[in-house]
Amino acid sequence: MFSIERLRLRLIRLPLVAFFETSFSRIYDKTFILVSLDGNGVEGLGECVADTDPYYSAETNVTAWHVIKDFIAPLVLGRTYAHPRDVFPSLARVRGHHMAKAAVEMAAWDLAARLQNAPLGQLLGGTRTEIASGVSIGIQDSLDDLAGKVARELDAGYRRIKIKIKPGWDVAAVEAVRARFGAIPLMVDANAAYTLADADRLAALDRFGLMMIEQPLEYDDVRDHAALQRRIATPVCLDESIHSVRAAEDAIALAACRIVNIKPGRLGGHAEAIRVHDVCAAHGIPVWHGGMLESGIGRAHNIHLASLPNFSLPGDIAASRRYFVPDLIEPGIEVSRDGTVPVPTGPGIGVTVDWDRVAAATLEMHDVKA
Ligand code: SMG
Ligand code: MG
Repeated sequence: MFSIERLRLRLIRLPLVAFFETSFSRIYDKTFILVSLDGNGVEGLGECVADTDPYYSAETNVTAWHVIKDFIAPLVLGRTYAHPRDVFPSLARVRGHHMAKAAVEMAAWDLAARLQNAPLGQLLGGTRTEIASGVSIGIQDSLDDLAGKVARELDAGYRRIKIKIKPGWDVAAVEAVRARFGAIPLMVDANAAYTLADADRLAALDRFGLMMIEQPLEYDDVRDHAALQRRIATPVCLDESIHSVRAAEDAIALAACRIVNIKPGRLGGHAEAIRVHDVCAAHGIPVWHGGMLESGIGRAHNIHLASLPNFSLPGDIAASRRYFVPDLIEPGIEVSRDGTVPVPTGPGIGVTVDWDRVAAATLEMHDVKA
């Protein structure tokens, strides 16, 4: 049982160590909202994964700020919850805006775990003490640059390499990586850059034995993905399309994918992510944890969630130093030589926030009280 007495929003900007390019944009820094919830003498933290632009999802930092401040805060403030899984249903009147909801919901899980003096993973139902880590490598200026990045990440011990693709940066990029690095665990992510008319081009990737192709088609589609999956041998993994438990059930029923990427931010928080995890497990669909270039705070949340049993493939949860130097937490998230990250054992998300760094990176702050 916990109460929510104050909600604080911070808009934070951190420069990225290196630019990150997907099929829809290249970014040089990450701007996000950090949510703090106070209750029962402890503070819980959640990181909103919306971006500055509505390119990955319809939400942006500006919409999330507005929706949290004006609609979500009034629903949660002054309220006592028996369990953090009750937070998402209590926001049902607000339609959509899963990233905004997730930031608040995940802060509530952190708060509840801290109150019990338990690591978050224990509350979530996690069963692992460490998780397997993969990397997502953005579109590069040249195939040489790509090879250099892949070499570095393999050296660091990462267990799976994902490269971003788009029309014009696909077959040749994969061919170059396979030619140089052989049978490494390799996958691609298109962020919805293709249509069903490109099925032959996507089938040309079959000969490379990829672990999967992530979200090749439209961000809200399942039907065309089902048609594509019938035409290609590479397993389809859905990311953007899996925005709810129902979407996951539909995708599975239509055989639109064989693997699912779970991001709590896209689904409205940990509770919905666990439901998707469970639905997939019941249907024999493996899941892995996606990434949204989170700071160490959101990253820690992801590590705890990824400790659940059906997260059986390496996730996009890599070391802090790939993104932010310094990170907002000290020490940052580290990846061992064998490509694993230990699940923090302290209370809540179990990482130590450097509040001076948070203050220095904060562009705007807003408190809402009960
Ligand atoms: O956190 O390392 C990371 C990024 C992982 O590729 C990644 N994320 O579609 O899966 C994805 C992308 C979305 C982020 S683009 C803003
Ligand atoms: Mg993706």
